[in-house]
Amino acid sequence: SKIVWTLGDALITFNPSTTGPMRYVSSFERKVGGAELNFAIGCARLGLQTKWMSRLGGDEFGKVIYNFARGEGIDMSFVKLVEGYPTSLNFKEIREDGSGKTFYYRNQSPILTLSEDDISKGMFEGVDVIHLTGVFLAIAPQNLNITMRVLKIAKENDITVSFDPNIRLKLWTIEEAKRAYAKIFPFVDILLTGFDEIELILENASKDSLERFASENDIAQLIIKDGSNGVQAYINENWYKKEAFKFKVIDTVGAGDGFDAAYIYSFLNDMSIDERLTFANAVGGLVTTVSGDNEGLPELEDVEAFLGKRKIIER
Ligand code: KDG
Repeated sequence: SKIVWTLGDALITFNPSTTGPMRYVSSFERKVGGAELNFAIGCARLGLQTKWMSRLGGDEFGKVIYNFARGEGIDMSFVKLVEGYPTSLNFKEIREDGSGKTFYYRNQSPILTLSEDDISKGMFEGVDVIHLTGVFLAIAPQNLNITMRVLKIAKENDITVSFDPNIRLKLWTIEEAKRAYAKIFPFVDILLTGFDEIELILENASKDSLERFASENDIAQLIIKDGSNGVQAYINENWYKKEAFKFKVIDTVGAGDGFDAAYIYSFLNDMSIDERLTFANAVGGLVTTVSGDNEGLPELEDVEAFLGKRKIIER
C-alpha cells in the first residue's frame, strides 16, 4: 500500500462528560488527540502505511499516547519519549451542537526537543505523501526551520506535499501564521484548508483571488472545507463542489483531520475528483458522530457501507 508521513505534537485530550461551560464540568474522559496524530490514525484505519514523527513525554501520559498510536498500526520509528517534558494536555468544552472550545496546557511540549538535525533524507524512503499542518508550526518558532527542511527533501525527491493551515490563534497570531505560511505554500501540492482559514489568510476568498493564490504558489489541488456547508475544490484549474452529508453531530473536533486523511487516501488510490470529495465528506462527517478527536474515524469498509457500496453484517 501507499505510504504517508506526518509530523506533529500529540496531546492527552480530556473530553467533558457533559456539555456546557468547562468550569462546571467535573469529570472528563481521558483520550488522545493532536491534529497530525488524528490524521495519521485516519490514514492507518483506511489502510495506508502511516509514519508519524513526534516527541512525547517520558511520563505515563506519553506512554498512553505511544501505545494508542502503535495500537492503531502507525509506524512509531520516529517517535521518542523524552524525560523532563510533560506530555501536552488539551481540555475540551463542548456545546449542545457539538462545537466547542479548547484549553491547552502545552507550554513545555516535548516536541520542543525536536531539531532540524533530526530530519534526514532516509526517513522519507518510499514515502508517497508528506502531510504537515500549521499546528506544528504554531508551537515553536524553530518548527518552521524543521518544516522547511522536510519540504526541501520532499521537493528534491518528488514527494507530494499536503498541508493544512489548521490555524490556532491560541498558539500564535494571524500575522505570525501568515508569515510562516507564505514560506510553506510554494512547496505545497495539496492544500486542505477550512473556508474561514483561507479567508483569514488571504483576506478575500473570492474565486478570483483563490485562483490567483493557487497559481502564484503552484498549488495543484486547493480543497476548501466548510463543515456542514460542504466542500469546494479548485483542482488543476477547475472548480468542483460537493454538499456535506447530514449527521447527528456530537463532537466536531478532528473532523478536518479525518477529511484530510480520507482525501489523501482517495487521491493515492486514484479515485476521481468527485469520488474523493464524496469520500472525504463522509469520513469528516462520521468523525463528528462520536465523542473524541479520532474515535469516529472509520475503517475503509465502514465508509463503503456508509456510501452504500457494501453491506456489513451486524448480528
Ligand atoms: O484538529 C484537532 C486538534 O485541534 C486537536 O486534536 C488539538 O492538536 C490540537 C490542536 O492544537 O488544536
